[in-house]
Amino acid sequence: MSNGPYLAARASAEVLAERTGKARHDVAVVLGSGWAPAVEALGRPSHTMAAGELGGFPAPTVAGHPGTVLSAEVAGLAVLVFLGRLHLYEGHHVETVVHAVRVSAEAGCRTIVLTNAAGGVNPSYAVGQPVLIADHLNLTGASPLAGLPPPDGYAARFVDLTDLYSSRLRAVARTVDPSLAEGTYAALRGPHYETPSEVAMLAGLGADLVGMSTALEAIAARHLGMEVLGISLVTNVAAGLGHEGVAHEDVIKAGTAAAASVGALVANVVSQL
Ligand code: 8IG
Repeated sequence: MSNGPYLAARASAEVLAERTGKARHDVAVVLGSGWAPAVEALGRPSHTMAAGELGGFPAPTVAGHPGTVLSAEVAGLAVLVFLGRLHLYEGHHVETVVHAVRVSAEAGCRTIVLTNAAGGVNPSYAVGQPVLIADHLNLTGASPLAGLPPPDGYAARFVDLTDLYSSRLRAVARTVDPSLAEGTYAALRGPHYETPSEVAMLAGLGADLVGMSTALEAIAARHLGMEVLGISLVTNVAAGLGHEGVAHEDVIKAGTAAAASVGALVANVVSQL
């Protein structure tokens, strides 16, 4: 991405428009780990691509899987779905982590739905419960806006993050499911889970959820003027709060078990936009 992340995103969006025959998309959805089966709820995609085909994503052989990109019509909206995301803990640069977000913006999306799996810090949360992200604590030490200033034509990098997770979109989500809880998401680099002391610290800081994604993407999305909806699926109780430690397999299982219902949630929210 040496010719600049913004130009790279524009180039990827041009490839996307060619491949899909759609000059623009309206809504982007990033499906995090555990959310993959949710894609079925969004209906049959008209186009499916490997993220790598768009450019700007790392080659799949280098570090894991950069994911799959789908284009689907939902309630008359052109929806761009990213199945899988890239994380700092995989060794990716922050520009790479937020590339999908910037491609979405360049493709015309004014709204982005960021989903993730997270640990529950708030003791009232149950495993398998979706929670609306109301705000975040970015504890990654990174920012997608660090480095060279954005090129001409883009907003300045000193971005206001008030109401980053749109209260309007959260209200839309609550019309779909009035029982949805809201919470503050703490983003850490990982890939290790927290110590019990760190979880106690996070609770003291006001965190309800803890995970390793989303915050940087939300910042990049806001910078490009997109409205952000964040939804965490609680797939484990954070370390020290349950009876056992955090097992990665349990996290995957809880995600799979909840995928159909949270998929319907995302589809219903998109159809209300
Ligand atoms: I799923 O307990 C999932 N992702 N940092 N801590 C952190 N990330 C997570 C956790 C967790 N569960």
